[in-house]
Amino acid sequence: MKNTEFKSGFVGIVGPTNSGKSTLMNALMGKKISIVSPRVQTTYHGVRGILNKKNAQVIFTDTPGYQQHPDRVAKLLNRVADKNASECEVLVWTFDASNPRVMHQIHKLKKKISQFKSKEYSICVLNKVDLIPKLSLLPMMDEVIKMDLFKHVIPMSARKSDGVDSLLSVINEPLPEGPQLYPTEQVTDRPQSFLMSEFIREKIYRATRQELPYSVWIEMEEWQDPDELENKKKVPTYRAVIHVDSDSRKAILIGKGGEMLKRIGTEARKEIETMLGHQVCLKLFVDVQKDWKENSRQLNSYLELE
Ligand SMILES: Nc1nc2c(ncn2[C@@H]2O[C@H](COP(=O)(O)OP(=O)(O)OP(=O)(O)O)[C@@H](O)[C@H]2O)c(=O)[nH]1
Ligand SMILES: [Mg+2]
Repeated sequence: MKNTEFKSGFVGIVGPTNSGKSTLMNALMGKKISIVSPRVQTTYHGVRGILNKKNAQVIFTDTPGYQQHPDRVAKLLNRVADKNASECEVLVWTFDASNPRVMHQIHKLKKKISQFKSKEYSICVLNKVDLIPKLSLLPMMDEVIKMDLFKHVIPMSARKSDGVDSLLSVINEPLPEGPQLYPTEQVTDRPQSFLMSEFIREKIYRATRQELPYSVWIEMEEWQDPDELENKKKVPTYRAVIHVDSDSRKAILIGKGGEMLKRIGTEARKEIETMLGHQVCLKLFVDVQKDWKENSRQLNSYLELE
């Protein structure tokens, strides 16, 4: 095979918050790279998933969801999404087909869709079709096709990985010829410590209510490489600090008798063990860092906007 026949490029997964972008990313990759929760505003960072095909390397980028009425943090998240989307050759615009306002959402994003360099090659994924009656899908697809914004309109159930093959089959065509950009064994651009902190954040999103998930940030302080342990039978220790913005939220996060933190720790540990393929001892600590989200510099740095 001539080297020039190999293709490589960036495919962004973009769209309104909660439309299932991270679920789609994981379905495309066949493994968990990005965290998922039933809440809005779950993804904070552009996260890449690297998929090696026979004649191509496709680099997917999951992005924070666009929000129509953004508060201060959501405005920054919209910027993170824009920044990541602008680097992509192809954009997969993902919408929740079961949302009664889905057509409204697509119309609202029309201008944006036609602004990126990928405008010639935007794909629309109508996700969560497992939640809608089959009869309503065709008219919806028709309406989207008539908007003349997208090269392809693909129905999908990312949760059931139904539609993934159709999407993968149309992604190759627009990718430019180019070399492999990442080593074959690399699945993401993020270090394992980032994924670990994200798994902890996901469990907090799932276990706690109201505003609490939006008030935390996680820092991995220490992790032991099992190969470097003197006693090979010892389970490596991983230590993470959950920074929370008030004393009252700290109390909620820890829970009665430490119950809540224990639950979050157990769930996160299982996820980390699946990723690493070995047992770990996960230690979680909670620290109060008052109003950290009000500190613009700190927030921008956390969101990698500077
Ligand atoms: N029934 C169904 N639910 C889905 C599907 N895809 C995603 N979900 C659910 O939708 C919710 C949001 O999924 P995410 O993947 O976190 O959505 P997102 O677009 O990444 O959200 P943000 O990161 O907040 O923008 C979760 O509860 C998912 O389980 C699907 O195909 N069918
Ligand atoms: Mg997400």
